[in-house]
This record gives sequence, structure tokens and C-alpha cells, in this order.
Amino acid sequence: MTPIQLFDTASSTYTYVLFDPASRDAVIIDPVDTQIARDLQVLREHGLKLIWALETHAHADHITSAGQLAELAGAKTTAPAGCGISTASVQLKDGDVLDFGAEQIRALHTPGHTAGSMSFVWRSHVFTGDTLLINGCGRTDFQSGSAVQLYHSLTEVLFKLPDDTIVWPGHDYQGKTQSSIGQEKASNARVAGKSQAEFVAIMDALKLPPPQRIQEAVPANLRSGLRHDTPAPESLLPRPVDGYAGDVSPTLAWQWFEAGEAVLVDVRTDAERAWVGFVPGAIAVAWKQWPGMAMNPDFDAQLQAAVPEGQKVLLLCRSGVRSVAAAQRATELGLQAYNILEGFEGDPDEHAQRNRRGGWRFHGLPWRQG
Ligand SMILES: N[C@@H](CCC(=O)N[C@@H](CS)C(=O)NCC(=O)O)C(=O)O
Repeated sequence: MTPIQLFDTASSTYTYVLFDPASRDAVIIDPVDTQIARDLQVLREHGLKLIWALETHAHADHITSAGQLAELAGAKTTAPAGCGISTASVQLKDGDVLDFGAEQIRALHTPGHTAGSMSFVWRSHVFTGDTLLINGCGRTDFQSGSAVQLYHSLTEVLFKLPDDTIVWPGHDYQGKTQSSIGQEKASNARVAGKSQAEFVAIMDALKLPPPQRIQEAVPANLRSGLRHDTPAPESLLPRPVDGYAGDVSPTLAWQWFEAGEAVLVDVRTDAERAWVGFVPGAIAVAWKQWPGMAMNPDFDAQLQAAVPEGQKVLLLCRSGVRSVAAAQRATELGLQAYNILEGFEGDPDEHAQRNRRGGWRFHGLPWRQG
């Protein structure tokens, strides 16, 4: 039994999913907000019921999705008691054990990167967050970090685990995925064979630039990632409808598209795309064409050519009307078709102006002008 290891390239963060094979009860460790669609998909694919969303600490470089996972997947949020994550429903102390099905995961207080940081032990695996990295360790220069505490956590807590314990870090910046306690004890460049004073000197000399998102990430993570501008949780699930696979919010559509899970087809006219703007990477298959808005006689053939077999298709128009008709037609053609709500520009407001009431651009999703 090995954990499912997932990677966020933007922050080089590892997220882990572990589960009990009999009950399918699962735990997620350090989930990332921008990866929530991927993580929900992983849970669905493996038939898992998420019981716990765990944080190793309050992250400084990315925002957690724990709060959203609680609402969408029914998980309970848990965080180290010393991290100040007041929204977590279970505040963990050293030695606390969480059950998921017949499995158990145990919290180890490993301060140093932050004062509250924890590692989690499951079977012969340890999830070390930013305490122990492969051939490295978390920095100690902000958020109540302490090199002296980290030295103790590494040498007196983690290195006391059996040598064959597999180490799963919270980040890796060089593409490494796992290590072992024995290997880190023998060769970790920062701590192996080093005295406390030598370790502290190494950490003091690092002089790393602050994480780029620290100002927004820490406050958000102290509230389990729930922010005023977080999309409503229900907008991250497709809404089933009759006639096609479902309606999706622009945000969810972007997540599916970015993750390569769906083809994005823009059904607006050539003129709209050229003059108003377009989504880079979207495929143009007009539903109707300007002038006259006559039906595109080649729609079926062009759509079928655009969507590889087995792929979902997301249909985008100006405000979500033509895309419904196009999604219904795509369904008749045998495709798994979703309508993107609100379209590229949304509905007009009281001044008959678009882009002010929803839409792809309104939500700040990527787009360009020709
Ligand atoms: N460059 C990254 C941050 C890298 C960083 O500072 N990582 C932290 C964890 S959030 C760390 O402890 N790094 C240890 C190291 O790089 O040695 C960003 O701007 O987000």
C-alpha cells in the first residue's frame, strides 16, 4: 500500500491521498486550492469517501483547499493545534491518532519550519510537510520558525523512526518524489552528521527570498483557505441537466481545460473571437456565423474533428445561450458535452453593458485579444 502522490507545479507542493482499501475511507494531506478539481476527480476515480483533510502547517506559498473539500466532499478539516488555523474542526496535539476505516494516522509535533508544524505517520510512511525535505529541510526564517527547534525535530523525532520508513515530503524543487529516514539520516546535506550549531549556521546562511504569495497565502490558510474571493464550493461541481452532461462555472471549466481533462470549444462567430477576445488554446467551431447568424452547416463535422474520443467537451459562447444549443447537439453526436455558464462576456447589466455580470473575463480567467 502506497499513498497517492499528487504534484502542484506552480508551488512544487506534494499532496497525498491515503485510503483504507476495504471501507474506501480516505485522508488528504496538504491539498492545494487550484488543484481541487483534480483531487475530487482522484477521489471519484478510486471510489473514495474523504474523511479527513489534514494540514502539516499553515503554508506560505500556496492556499489550501481544505475548507472547500470539507464542503464539497464532506471531509473534516484538521490542523496542528499550534498553527492558529482556527477554522479546522479538529486541533491536533502531538500523538493524536485519526482513524479512517481500519487505518490510522498519527500526528507528530515537529516544530521548526513553523512552531506548530506536524508530520504524520501512517504504516511505514511519514509525511513530513516542510519539516524534512529530500536532501533538505524547511526554511526557518519566518512564521515562528526556529532552526534550533527544527534540528531537534529532525534528529530527535523524525530520525528516531525506523530507517526503512518512507519519507514523503511536502515539496520538492528538483523532481524527487520520496526518500527514507535511513537515507536522510545518512546523507541529508543540511543535517546529516551536523551539530546543532553547524545546522543553525547553515540555516542562517540560506537567505532565501520570501515565497511570492506569502502575504495572501498565510491569512487565507489560517481560515482553511476560505477567502471572500474563493469561488462558491457548489460552482466547482458540474450541475447535471437534461439534454447534455451538465452546466459548469467558468472557473471549473478553466480547471478542467488547464488539467487537460476537457477540450474547450468556442462556438461564437469568427468576428466575436477576433474583436472581443478569445481563450488561448480553445478550438473555434462556430454555431452560427456573422453576418446573418446563419447556422454553420459544418458544425457537426468540425466538432467531431475537434474532440478526441473519450474526452469531455466544454462549450463556450457569449453569454451561455448558444453554448446550450451546441451542447445539446454535441450530446446527440455522442459526446460528453458541458455548457459553460455565463459565457465569455456574461449577461448585460442595467446599462446594457456586458462583462460586469459574470462571464469568463469577469472571473479573471485567461483570455487574449487578437
Ligand atoms: N520560491 C517559492 C518558495 C520556496 C520556499 O521558500 N519554500 C519553503 C517552503 S514554503 C521552504 O521551506 N524551502 C526550503 C528550501 O528551499 O530550502 C515561492 O515563491 O513560492
